[in-house]
Amino acid sequence: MNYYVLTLFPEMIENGMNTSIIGRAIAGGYLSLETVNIRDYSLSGNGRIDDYPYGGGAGMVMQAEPICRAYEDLVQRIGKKPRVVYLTPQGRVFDQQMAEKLAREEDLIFLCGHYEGVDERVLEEIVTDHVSIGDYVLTGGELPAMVMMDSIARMVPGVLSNQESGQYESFQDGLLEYPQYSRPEEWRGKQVPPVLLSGHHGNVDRWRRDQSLLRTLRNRPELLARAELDKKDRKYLQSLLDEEEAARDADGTGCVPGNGLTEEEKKFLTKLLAI
Ligand code: 6GU
Repeated sequence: MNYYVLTLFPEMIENGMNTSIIGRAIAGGYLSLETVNIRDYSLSGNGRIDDYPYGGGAGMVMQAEPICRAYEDLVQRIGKKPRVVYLTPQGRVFDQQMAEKLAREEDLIFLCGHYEGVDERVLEEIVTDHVSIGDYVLTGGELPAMVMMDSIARMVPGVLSNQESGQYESFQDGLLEYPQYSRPEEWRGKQVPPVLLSGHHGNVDRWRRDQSLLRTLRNRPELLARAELDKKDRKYLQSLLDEEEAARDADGTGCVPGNGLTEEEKKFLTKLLAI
């Protein structure tokens, strides 16, 4: 995978990407990264690349020509026209599926905007994909570009070691990760869940699956609704509701928290298990 980044802050990209696993992958030749400083393509050679917005308003707009020149120079050098991803909160929201698709490309160009935006005309000319990384506003496209490059790189052969790739499998079935524990067995009075010390692999696997289900219910119920659940999964989720009922009966007031499911979680589970 060859990454190219058009940006006003190449050092930010270089510093972020030449570190840790991605840095190792670049050093090992599994990835390549080239940053292009848009400022080097300013119109009058004085480094200015922005101007006031037509129609008025706050802030400055990055001009079309420097970006287009930087792009055309890059395309000429690499001898092909890869997909161009423009990072913008107005884009399609990035997810694992999009990462998987983009990981199949040989080359990707990222265009990072700044200030109030980029002249629309150059976007129409060169951009193939408008992408956002979530519903919040950032000061520029550099961090989003790095987020995308990191998650795409994980799927490029050779980037992760065998051990590191294993980590990925457990997110693939659409549930959140189960909790992890390491030594010591007791830390500040907190014990490791005994099942993990039992040596019973079947029980460990079941416990982990149940924890994944519980976490997904708690934090990302919309993922649980889409996940493929087998009989044992449904049995565990039903047991959460049953425990809740038992706790309520013991008290009679309905105020006992039981295993701590909220009304919303109970409603959600009841509906899910009815299907
Ligand atoms: Cl891609 N860019 C900016 N500036 N802010 C964002 C974003 C992108 N995604 C979410 N917020």
